Amino acid sequence: MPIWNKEYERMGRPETQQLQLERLQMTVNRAYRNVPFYHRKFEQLNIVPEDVQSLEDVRKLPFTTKDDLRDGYPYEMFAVPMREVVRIHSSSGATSKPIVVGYTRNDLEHWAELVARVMSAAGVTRDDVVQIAFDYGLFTGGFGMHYGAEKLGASVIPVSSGNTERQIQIMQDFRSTALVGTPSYAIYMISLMDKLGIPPAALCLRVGLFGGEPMSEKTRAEIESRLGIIATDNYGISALMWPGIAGECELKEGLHINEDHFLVEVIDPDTLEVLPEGSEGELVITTLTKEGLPMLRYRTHDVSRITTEPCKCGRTTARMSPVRKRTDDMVIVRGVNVYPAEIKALLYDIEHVEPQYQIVVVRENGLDNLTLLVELSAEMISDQMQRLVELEETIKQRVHAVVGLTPRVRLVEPKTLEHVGPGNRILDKRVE
Ligand code: DLL
Repeated sequence: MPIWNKEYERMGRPETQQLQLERLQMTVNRAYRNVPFYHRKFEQLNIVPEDVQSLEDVRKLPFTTKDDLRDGYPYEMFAVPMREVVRIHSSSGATSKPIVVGYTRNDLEHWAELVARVMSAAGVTRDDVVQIAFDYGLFTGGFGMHYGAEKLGASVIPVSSGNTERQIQIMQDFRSTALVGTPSYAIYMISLMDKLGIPPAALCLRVGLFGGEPMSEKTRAEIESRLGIIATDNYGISALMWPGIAGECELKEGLHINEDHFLVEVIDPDTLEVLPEGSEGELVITTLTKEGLPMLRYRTHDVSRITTEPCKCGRTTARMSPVRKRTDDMVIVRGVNVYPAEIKALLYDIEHVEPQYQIVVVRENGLDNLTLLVELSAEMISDQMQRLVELEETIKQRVHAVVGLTPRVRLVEPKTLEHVGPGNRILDKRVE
């Protein structure tokens, strides 16, 4: 099994930690000196960059949240002048204030290197024909995978997402050997292939890199058996790096973390204390080399556990367990992050709608669909049909504008959703 960068992926623990400390100190300096947000935070905490003398000292640093990034819209969190920014991406989900990420030339080089590593770990080589079914655009999935695959020397087909029939045709005709996309998109492809009567034997696929959303073992098994491939899980956060933070090797025993570029802690989400190795908790990630948008202790809300046991594949990097749970109530539907709080806020804004609602997510023919149940107020019930139809349309349009998905909307009678509270605001029927 080839290892893309033996020097870094097989580094001893003391060397890794020394490198992490040096890079952490550099990052802290960069953030403190160039990002007013961090400067203020350091002053509030009464700390200076020189207080970071060991890796444990990372615990003295402030956390960064998604809201901090949104508040800095668009460029306030950048640590370099725009002259040094060579690429700009923006987070998925069209909230009123998305997260904007700037990359320097070095950032892009590192990104390609790290994606080459995770691809290589999955078994992709320069002999592969890699079909990338992630969106190319503001969202980082397509471009991120693309440059990594090119760096590896594979033949890259930048199909992007959508037009699935054509996607399948290309996979057959171009003899793609590697598929890259979300697990739910792979499931959808499989169901469409069934409908079109295309057997897996008609394809040349042998490996797939999936990510962007949780992939249950059941889903993985289905993708692997139906497409006849090895399917690896790949993790990242677009505000930090997606893809490229961590990915599974062919053994699929945890996701190898690119520790020379990211320092990952596991904390108790309630006490915010760092937990010992092996404990399950929330991942908190600090970037170690990012120049454009350095990030200190980013709270991911993703639940995982970490081991530093070397893997049988020969890599010595720490591994995280697949993310299948969150500490908040965000769900990912068709690659879009849906936050109930966002839905609630937009419903408040629409006249005549009681913000009593429930989000129902189902998978039909391999495709995820979101239905929004919304309770009507008493006076609306007696209203004209036409107004109800308009209201439905308004909700659809608002959700599309804010969240980036068009839901099905079902207006229901007052008091129908009385039983719905924080515990069951989302009914995720995809859960296996
Ligand atoms: O947009 C991730 C993405 C990539 C989505 C590709 C769709 C397609 P963010 O919007 O920053 O980045 O969302 C990051 O996605 O905190 C996890 O909850 C989730 N996530 C990403 N990869 C995985 C994975 C994109 N392999 C959030 N397993 C993260 C489980 C994942 N969850």
